[in-house]
Amino acid sequence: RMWRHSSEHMKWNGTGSTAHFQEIVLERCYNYTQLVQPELRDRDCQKIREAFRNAFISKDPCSATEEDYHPLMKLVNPTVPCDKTVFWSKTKELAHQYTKVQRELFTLEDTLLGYIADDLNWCGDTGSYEMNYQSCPHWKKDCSNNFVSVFWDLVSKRFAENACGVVQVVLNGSISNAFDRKSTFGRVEVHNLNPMKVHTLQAWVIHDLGKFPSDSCSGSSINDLKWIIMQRNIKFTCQDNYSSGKFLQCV
Ligand code: 2NF
Repeated sequence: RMWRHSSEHMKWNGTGSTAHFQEIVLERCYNYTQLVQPELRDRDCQKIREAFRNAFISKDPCSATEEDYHPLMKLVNPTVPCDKTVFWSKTKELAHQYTKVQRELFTLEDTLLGYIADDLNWCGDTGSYEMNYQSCPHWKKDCSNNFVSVFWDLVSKRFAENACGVVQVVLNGSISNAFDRKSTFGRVEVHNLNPMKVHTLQAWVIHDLGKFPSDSCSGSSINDLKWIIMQRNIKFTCQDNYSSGKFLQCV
């Protein structure tokens, strides 16, 4: 019985839900709304936690839709001022260091929902009120419409739709495709920038995140990005020859 019970929950190839998921969501929500952005102190963290849980609990973990998250989205609208949005792709740590130094800038993880969900994993199961802590669908090996992927696609889309003015992206020049059309940035964010609001996309291609510089502003992947952005009537600028140290200091 024990064996059957646990094998049933090990059916997916991805890591299970993060231990203490509910408590972490609540704690991060309080921390953010009271200390990080006290302007948001009127948000109801209990409601946010409950809406987050209700999005996926008792549901088939491979049938997530945007609609599942609508009640949660209604409770939290993105509020990043113009010229302060920072996207990233394959540069998470550096981008977060950057917005820590430049305190008025925001990555998605500096907004409430991104802050709450960063590095967490979650899924439930049909016909159960419990989360599955043993395994969750892996986005490549099991299904792409799992609740974690659908969540990040949706919050990334909203983050991009709400951007305005000059927006920035930190890209990794130490991999062969600094711009990857299949990444969340290339697949979701780039296509949801609003040309009526976004004046310029400023790309930073940082070259020392791996061993060798492999891509730069003049490389073909950045050229792809430039082409997509200019076709959308948004101005594109690009800076390279920056090491991460120089990037964090001089900008
Ligand atoms: O975990 C996050 N904080 C996160 C996840 C996905 C997307 C943040 N984002 C937002 C950020 F705001 C960035 O602007 O999208 C941008 C970064 O996403 P990216 O896909 O362009 O960058 P990567 O470094 O390739 O991926 C970031 C993380 O997301 C995972 C990936 O394994 C890595 O841990 N990831 C990417 N696509 C999926 C997916 N479809 C995914 N995880 C699950 N399903």
